[in-house]
Amino acid sequence: MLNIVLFGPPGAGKGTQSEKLIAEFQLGHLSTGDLLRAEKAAGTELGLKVKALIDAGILVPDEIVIEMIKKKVQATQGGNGFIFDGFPRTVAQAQALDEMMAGLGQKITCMVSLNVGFDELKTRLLKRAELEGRTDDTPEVIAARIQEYLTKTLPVADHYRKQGKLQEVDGLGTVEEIFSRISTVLKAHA
Ligand code: B4P
Repeated sequence: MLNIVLFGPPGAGKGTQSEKLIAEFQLGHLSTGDLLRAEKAAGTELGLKVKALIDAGILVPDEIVIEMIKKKVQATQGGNGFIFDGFPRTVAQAQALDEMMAGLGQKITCMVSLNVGFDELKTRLLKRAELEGRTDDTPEVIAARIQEYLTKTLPVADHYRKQGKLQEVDGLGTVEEIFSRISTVLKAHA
């Protein structure tokens, strides 16, 4: 099984690359950002609870995200495994994920970390704001998301580095070039 954590700051291209990788490697896709936005759009109790946090660029509490991902893993056909996109975003989430995988008799194969500089991230997200109008793609909220990433999410890379599972990939270039770099990494594990 190929169980991949796709990691990177906001706008690194996790969502973009996930779409291509799930098709190429026949993987189930688990994006906590997509799941939370779907709850928000449907106006569920959970969606109402997380709306203000997402719109402010603040991470949703661990217990909510962990519970949501556990349910989704059970309900998703993995095929050859899973891509975790935007999860884990804290060390507590990473520990919960490792335990959950062990409970399923599986493990995380590797973390692919997309390296992109902050100026490029801001350019990409502001461009998306023009195209899609996401409520969290404003300059103030992008700055808050990057701050959350630096303080709470970056330590997750160390968690997987210590396990010898961190694979860094250059996230600059065309979508196809980056896809090719990630595919090379994954093929070495397949
Ligand atoms: P996400 O939806 O995961 O948002 P994100 O990190 O900003 O990633 P996103 O998918 O948008 O960006 P991508 O890198 O694909 O999370 C949103 C919010 O939900 C969080 O702020 C938080 O509040 C909450 N949340 C989610 N998961 C959570 C968790 N685990 N714990 C707690 N809270 C959680 O960016 C792609 C953009 O760049 C696109 O517009 C794309 O077209 C462009 N792009 C991609 N590749 C490119 C390339 N090579 N060149 C140029 N542009 C490119």
